[in-house]
Amino acid sequence: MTQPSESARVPGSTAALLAGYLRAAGVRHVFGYPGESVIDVMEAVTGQGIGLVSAVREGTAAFMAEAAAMAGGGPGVCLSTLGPGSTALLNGVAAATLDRVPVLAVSGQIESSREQFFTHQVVDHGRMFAPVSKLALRLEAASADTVIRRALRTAVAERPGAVHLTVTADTWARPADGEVRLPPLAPAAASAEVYGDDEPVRTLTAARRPVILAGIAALRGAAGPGLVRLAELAGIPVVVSPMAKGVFPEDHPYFAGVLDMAGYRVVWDLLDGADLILAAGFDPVELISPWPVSTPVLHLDTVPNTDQVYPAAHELVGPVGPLLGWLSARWTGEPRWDEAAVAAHRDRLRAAWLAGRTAGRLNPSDVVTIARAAAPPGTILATDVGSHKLMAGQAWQATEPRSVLIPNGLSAMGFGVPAAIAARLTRPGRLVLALVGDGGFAMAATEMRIAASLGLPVTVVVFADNSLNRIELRQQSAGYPPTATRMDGMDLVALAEATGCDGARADTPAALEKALSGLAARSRPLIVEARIDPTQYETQF
Ligand SMILES: Cc1ncc(C[n+]2csc(CCOP(=O)(O)OP(=O)(O)O)c2C)c(N)n1
Ligand SMILES: [Mg+2]
Repeated sequence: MTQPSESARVPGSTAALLAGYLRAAGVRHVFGYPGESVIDVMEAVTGQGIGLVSAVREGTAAFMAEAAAMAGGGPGVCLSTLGPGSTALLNGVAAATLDRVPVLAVSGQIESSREQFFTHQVVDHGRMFAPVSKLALRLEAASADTVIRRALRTAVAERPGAVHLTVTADTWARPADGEVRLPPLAPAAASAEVYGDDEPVRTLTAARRPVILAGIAALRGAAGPGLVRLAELAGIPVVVSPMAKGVFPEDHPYFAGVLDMAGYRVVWDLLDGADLILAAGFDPVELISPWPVSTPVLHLDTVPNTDQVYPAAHELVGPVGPLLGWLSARWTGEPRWDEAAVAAHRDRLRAAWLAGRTAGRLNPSDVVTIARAAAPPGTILATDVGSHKLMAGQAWQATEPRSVLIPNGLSAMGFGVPAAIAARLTRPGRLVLALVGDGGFAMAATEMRIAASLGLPVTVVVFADNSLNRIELRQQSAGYPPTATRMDGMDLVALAEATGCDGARADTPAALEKALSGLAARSRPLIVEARIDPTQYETQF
């Protein structure tokens, strides 16, 4: 094999070209795990001043890349070697694709001379990544320039997702023609197309009780101001999807809750009672059950209504913010809802997610409200997947776009801890907090060593219920025993110590408040074992 130290220095190599493109695209970190087939590109990347963050395994490296893109807006990048490295990367690549987050995933491969017949550690990356990515290509020296541009442009184009590149080990050092010519990496064009035999504006104006359902395309397109303007002008309550949290300020008088999270029935009741749903960038990948209402829908999105989860007679296709602006500019009626009616709805929703608490215990909703109160403005929240996510998704008040990182497309456990690490690296001035279940934490707990090594003061609050609660509840309602869903607890204070973090344990609200005091002044990562009573979830889900 070529000596890495020499090939990395070869100007004009394929590795150098890729690294140059990444730098030009504003990529500040590549998250990966080493292997022989990628040592050349690791050198080329660091030679460009890009940080190479080695996670504990490839699966979490991919989550880090996804979270970096969620928090920062630009494409995230992850790297693995061939065979076991690439198979481990697969889950995170699928997560980025279903969460609609732009990620460039790169895997080394055996030398091209052996690729077609050798079996040790060789899997066909093209076939493996195709179903879980937008595009899976081979990077070859002769076409590297075009292929890198195509990969980056495809990853960020609507709907965004992961693109995978496979690179045989001997390719990295090969000379690649071309210089860095970065394509536009904006999510959407500025033009709009309008389909429908009726005037969408008339449809909206004819509605007496319209509700806006804002989703991730609204977040990606920075459509927050457009949502606020239309909500205020036309008096329309705004429900947001979980991954869009923060696109519409949750302390706004027209905020109407988060879809499919705790208290979900109250939110669906609002949509059911509406006479029009304006779906603004709502992506059905976030629906956890079939669309349950027959309310007419006006579809407004960057892509046509190809999912057809709901029928829509009209489609407004284009950038979400400008299309909302187009509707606002044509609005003529009186506000449809008054603020008091929306406030009454929010009170019902709050009562719903608070329901089922046990006095004198540390309830799941207490953990979220205490953490929210302890977190200064500007804090970035990452969650994992499970009952705690459904609670945090509703009870955590978000006021800023890209301040809440929730995996809700693939909904893969093990996301919260690596996401918190990547968020802190991507936005170093922000305080970062993760709310994770004990099952998901166990999947990624050793990444806390990385947080400690990098000196990242992230705080991870673990909902310790000794249960894969979300599944245990399903078993309960099916009349099954908790087969394989109960687990022994872990001493997380000892684990914190072993990984170079601070640790605390809390089983009362007061103890949790104490454990989370002074977050802004922290310089070390903190793991809090929040010993909750999960009974409240039974009322909720
Ligand atoms: C990688 C992965 N495996 C399995 C699941 C299915 N699943 C969804 S929620 C859940 C339980 C999560 O348990 P925990 O992390 O303790 O969170 P809790 O529900 O207890 O809050 C499981 C197993 C999943 N979403 N992702
Ligand atoms: Mg649990």
